[in-house]
Amino acid sequence: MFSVRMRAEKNKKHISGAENLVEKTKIQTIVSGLVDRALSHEKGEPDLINITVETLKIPIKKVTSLPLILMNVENETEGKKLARKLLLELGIPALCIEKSISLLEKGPAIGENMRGAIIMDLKGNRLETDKVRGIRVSRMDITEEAANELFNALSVSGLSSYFTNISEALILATKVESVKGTIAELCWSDDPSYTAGYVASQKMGYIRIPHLKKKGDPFGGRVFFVNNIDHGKYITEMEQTPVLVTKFRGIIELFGKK
Ligand code: PML
Ligand code: MG
Repeated sequence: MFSVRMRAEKNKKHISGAENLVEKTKIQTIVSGLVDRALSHEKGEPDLINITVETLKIPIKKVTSLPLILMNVENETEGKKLARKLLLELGIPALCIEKSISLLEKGPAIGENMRGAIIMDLKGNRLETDKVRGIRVSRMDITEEAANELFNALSVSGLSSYFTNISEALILATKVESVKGTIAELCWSDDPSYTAGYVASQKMGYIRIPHLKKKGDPFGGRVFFVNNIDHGKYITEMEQTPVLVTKFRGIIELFGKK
C-alpha cells in the first residue's frame, strides 16, 4: 500500500490538503483527483502543489469510525455554546476551552490558519513544536465499503452533499481519538463557505455542529486536548502510523438534522 498526499499553498499560505492510502494500481487516478482538487479550491489557485507518494513502512491499524452524532443549532453563537458545554463535560478546563476557541477564531498561526493542528495540555499550554505548521495528522483513509455505509447514512439524513468534508473529518477524528493521551478534539473548517465543525472524543463520538462560525469567515482549524502524553511518541503516531477506517459506526440524530 502507498500513502498519497497533496498539499497546496499560495504565497506560502496553506490552501488545502488531502490524502489517501491506496494500492499501486490506483496511484495515478488518485493523484489526478488530488491535483484537480488543489486547483479548484474556493480559497484560490495555488502557486505550489506538493504531491507525495510513499510506500507504507508501518503496518496499517484497522479501526471502526467514531459514531457520527448530528446536532442542530441555529447559528454560531449557539454552536459555540454547545461546543463549550460538551468540552466541559469531557473534563476540559474552561481556561483551555476559551483559549482554544479564541485561537481558532483569530487564526492560530499568527493571524493565519495552520496547516496542522494545535496540541493543548490541560493547563492550556501549546505543545506543538512548530506553532505555524502545527501537527499534521497523516496516513489515513477509509475503505470503499465503510465509505459507502457512511454515504448511505448521510443520504438518509439529507447530508450527502457534505460527504467529502464529513468523511475526511471523521477519518481524521477517529485516528486522533485512537491515539493514547487524546481526550477530545475541537475543530471547525477553515473554508470560508463551510461553517460546520465538531467536538470529537472516544467517550461521546463525533458530535457534528452545523454552525461554529459565520459564513465567509476564513479562520478555523483543530485543537487536540491531551493529557500525560509522551510528546515524541504522540507526534510520531499521529504523523506516521497508517490508520484505515474499515467500518462506519453509524449516525445518531439527537436534535433533528441541519
Ligand atoms: C474542513 O473541511 O476543513 C473541516 C471540516 C470539519 C467539519 C466536517 C463536517 O462534519 O461537516
Ligand atoms: Mg480546509
